Amino acid sequence: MKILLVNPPHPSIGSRIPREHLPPLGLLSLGGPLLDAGNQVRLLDAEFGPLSVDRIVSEVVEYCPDAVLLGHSGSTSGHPSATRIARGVRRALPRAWIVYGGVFPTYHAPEIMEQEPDIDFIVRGEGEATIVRLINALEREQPLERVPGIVFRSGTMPGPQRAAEYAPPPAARVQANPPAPLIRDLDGCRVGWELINHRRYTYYGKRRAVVAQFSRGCPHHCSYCGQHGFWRAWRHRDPVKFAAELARLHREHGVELINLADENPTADRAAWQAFLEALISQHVPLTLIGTTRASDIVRDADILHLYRRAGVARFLLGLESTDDKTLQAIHKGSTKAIDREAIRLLREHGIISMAAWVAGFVQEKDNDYLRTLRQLLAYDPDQIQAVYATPHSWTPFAFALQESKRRVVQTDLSRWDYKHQILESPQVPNWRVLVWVKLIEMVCQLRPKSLLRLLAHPDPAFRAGMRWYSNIGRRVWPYEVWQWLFCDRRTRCGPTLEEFLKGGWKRERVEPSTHQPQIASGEMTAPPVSITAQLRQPWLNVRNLLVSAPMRGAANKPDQVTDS
Ligand code: B12
Ligand code: SF4
Repeated sequence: MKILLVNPPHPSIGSRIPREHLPPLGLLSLGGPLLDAGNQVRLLDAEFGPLSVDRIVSEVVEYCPDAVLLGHSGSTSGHPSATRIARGVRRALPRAWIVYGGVFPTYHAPEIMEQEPDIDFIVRGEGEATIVRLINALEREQPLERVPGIVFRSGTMPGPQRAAEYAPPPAARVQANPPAPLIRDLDGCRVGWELINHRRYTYYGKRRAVVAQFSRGCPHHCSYCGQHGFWRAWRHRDPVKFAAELARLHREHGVELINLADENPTADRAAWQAFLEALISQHVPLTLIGTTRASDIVRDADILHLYRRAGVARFLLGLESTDDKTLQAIHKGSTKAIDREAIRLLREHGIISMAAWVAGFVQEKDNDYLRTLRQLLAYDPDQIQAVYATPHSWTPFAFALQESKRRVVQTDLSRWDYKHQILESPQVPNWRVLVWVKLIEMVCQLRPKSLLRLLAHPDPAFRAGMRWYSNIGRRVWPYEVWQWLFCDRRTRCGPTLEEFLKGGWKRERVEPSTHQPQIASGEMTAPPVSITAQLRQPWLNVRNLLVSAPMRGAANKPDQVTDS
């Protein structure tokens, strides 16, 4: 079959600010097995540009695929972008199958199938084996009920092409097949690297880069995170084969930087050590960046020199909180002492530590923010990343909040990207949360110790890593404040989380000529605002900033007042 993989453009700062892009590993992971199964496959990466919906549709029409496969790794906030593309493609190519996958559709398949009649299939969970089975079933006109891991509408007739006249009846039953079996042998699914031009993809300061995955899943169960459930079990690739693949990417394609996609690459010490040793023995000057747990760094104190020799330049440590009680409440399985020690150990080995801190796990008061700032300064991380608690429906954190009837202040799903406040903060008004978060970031990044490392660290690679992040920070920081003041919309007393997560973000409409999204009236999601409208809004936002008071007493009044 002729297949087009489409990486939708993402509105978040992670995509728009760095001015460089990483390859979409999720789609490339589908591409390899699809090519090996004899399909003709191409990738359209609409992050470059970013491409408008019109432009994406015309590129799709030009290639004229039998199936369009959509998915974005920033999956919740990427959803509105993906659905706009699905609608445009459906109008232009009624005979093409549209398949959608990734984390958010995995957990919201029923609502999406109800709201988006243009999407034919949702693939739940990891997609390599399922997509090959689905494409085979379509091509050979085999019963769709036999394809585990897919969601579709009853009455969908398999075929190499979709029946152009088929429009799902409003009452079509959505059928969810049983989950697909876990992929145990990750080395059996190769990544379709040939689908990209490596020259286009750079990161970490214009270094030729890829995203690569040693392991899937996580053995821990932090209450706010759903990734351990998405991958179902922690598994890893063969350490030696994985190291050899990275070395090949360097030798054949000049790749210099590896961004590890793993949730927790270090979970199994023996496997991780075997990988580090295998990579060291390849003698390739690769730089590795990734995310891991502070407790693993402390566990590995005696082998951190191997991390360094293998090329590990930076680890993001999800500290999440600087309060032991909160760490317990979110089941982080770490303590302040462990977090602090991990940062110290990374410094001792010349590896940049980036501390991720999350606002909003508890209902903070001003004092809590102040204490966090002091604590973070005492930890002394090289870099800080402050994000907001984001209640994905599939996490215990969200279940608990739904019971407590917490309200959502951000109903635009494209802003559910960890960089926007989602949940009401009853103790501190919205604007002051922003002030605290930005202040914490600024003080941590601009403190003398951090500046000294940026300007005078003896290791030039360390300085370069610090420079890259501070250059991004210099643009992100004012951008976020600007967006908050003039662009983002927040509801002063929005829907409860429960209402919102049952599909309250609703469907946008795309007008035929412009593909500008609009929202059906009376729905919860605020439509994206045009630039001119945004420019006319500042006074409104500033006024709201001045008058917005803590929301005490407002909890039972879902009045949809737009805050800014
Ligand atoms: C690397 C990475 C990035 C990179 C690069 C992304 C890229 N170009 O691919 C950067 C740093 C740019 C980034 C940015 C962001 N990221 Co990010 N990122 C990751 C990370 C660590 C790895 C992604 C990855 O490659 N995974 C491995 C592949 C194989 O998995 P996958 O993409 O899920 O794909 C599989 C399945 O989902 C499925 N599938 C996926 N798509 C499709 C499509 C079809 C048709 C089918 C059939 C199947 C299918 O099959 C694939 C193979 O099994 C993940 C965490 C993780 N481990 O996944 C976070 C993660 C995806 N990121 C996240 C977020 C929030 C963001 C940002 C919004 C952050 C921000 N504020 O800027 C932005 C979004 C913009 C963007 N470009 O993605 C969240 C998403 C949470 C959610 N559910 O919405 C994650 C899960 C982190 C987390 N723990 O919460 N990210
Ligand atoms: S350690 Fe990280 S990936 Fe694992 S459950 Fe906790 S937050 Fe999620």
